[in-house]
Amino acid sequence: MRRYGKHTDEDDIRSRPNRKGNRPRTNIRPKHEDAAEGMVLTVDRGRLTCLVDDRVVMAMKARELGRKAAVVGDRVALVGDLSGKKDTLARIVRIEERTSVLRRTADDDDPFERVVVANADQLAIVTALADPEPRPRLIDRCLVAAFDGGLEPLLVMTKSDLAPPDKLLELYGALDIPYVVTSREELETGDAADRVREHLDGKITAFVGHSGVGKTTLVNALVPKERRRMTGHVNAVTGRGRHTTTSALALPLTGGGGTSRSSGAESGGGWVVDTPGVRSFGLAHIDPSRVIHAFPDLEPGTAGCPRACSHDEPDCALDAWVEEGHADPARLYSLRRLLATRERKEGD
Ligand SMILES: Nc1nc2c(ncn2[C@@H]2O[C@H](COP(=O)(O)OP(=O)(O)OP(=O)(O)O)[C@@H](O)[C@H]2O)c(=O)[nH]1
Ligand SMILES: [Mg+2]
Ligand SMILES: [Zn+2]
Repeated sequence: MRRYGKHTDEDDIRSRPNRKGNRPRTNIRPKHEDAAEGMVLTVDRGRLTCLVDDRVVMAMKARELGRKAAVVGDRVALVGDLSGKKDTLARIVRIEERTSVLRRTADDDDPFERVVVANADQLAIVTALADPEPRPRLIDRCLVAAFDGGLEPLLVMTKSDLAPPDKLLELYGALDIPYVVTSREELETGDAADRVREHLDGKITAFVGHSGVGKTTLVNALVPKERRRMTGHVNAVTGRGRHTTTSALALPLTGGGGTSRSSGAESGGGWVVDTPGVRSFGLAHIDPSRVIHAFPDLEPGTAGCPRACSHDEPDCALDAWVEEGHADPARLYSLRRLLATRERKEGD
């Protein structure tokens, strides 16, 4: 698994170093050595549903954690009543170092950024081929957020029973992103889940996308009923009678199912994280230099760029890099489109 910079302090989000490396675990933990390891499945107004071994345990943050918030996907240490029995409440005393952080702001000019999910390895960007119409700008923005956060992207195109995927495949071809196309019929036969599952093994995958694209439908097809039921998670019913997801929910795929060493990325089982639909994916916090890491064929070409190059200005060295044949021009076009998505409104 790729490990990205340590990021544990919610209040110091901008100074997060982002580099790969086998950082030794230097956590000093004099207290709570007997605490159990758990994984945050969902958060609801200060109550956190955690999976501890195979028990679903309700917990709240211990005061000693201060303002630091635990989010879905966080590995946490818990003490107190860990029986998982009704009306019990454990305490979260520690949030473990995160391997990745997926963040968004509501809008580009919104200074308040939130962590959508912690520790995800992969971002499944779900788009319907129709109903609702695909929105490439939103896809681009999710891609940028994935690259920035150190998550591998996966494109999932649903509802191919309503429209063909050709145009989107053409648009994203140069990016070499793995993709899956699914239809209503394939959902029913189980083929959709099978093909998506091939990309999920051993990874924590967050599913994001516009409301109504079929994220929950897909996650439900991937996770057996018993596992879904364990969280008692309730979705809101929209005015049109449709169920819409209101909070993120992590669910273990088959295999593993416990926490700490016996599950998640280590078990081969993997996790899926369903998230509420988004209208936009604000990128106020994005640093272009982190996005370019996702373009290893272009990155060496930036050596000749002026300082703080936006990679879309006359002196950018990437034009020459491509002209000299080091990389495909379509890749540079894609990179620029992605970087420019920050400046553009999503409807454009
Ligand atoms: N025709 C067709 N309909 C689909 C397909 N997948 C999902 N749907 C339908 O699309 C609608 C929305 O699906 P959801 O899974 O609730 O969408 P969501 O992305 O979870 O939506 P939010 O929770 O609001 O973000 C439901 O009526 C599904 O039955 C598909 O492949 N083909
Ligand atoms: Mg949903
Ligand atoms: Zn440049």
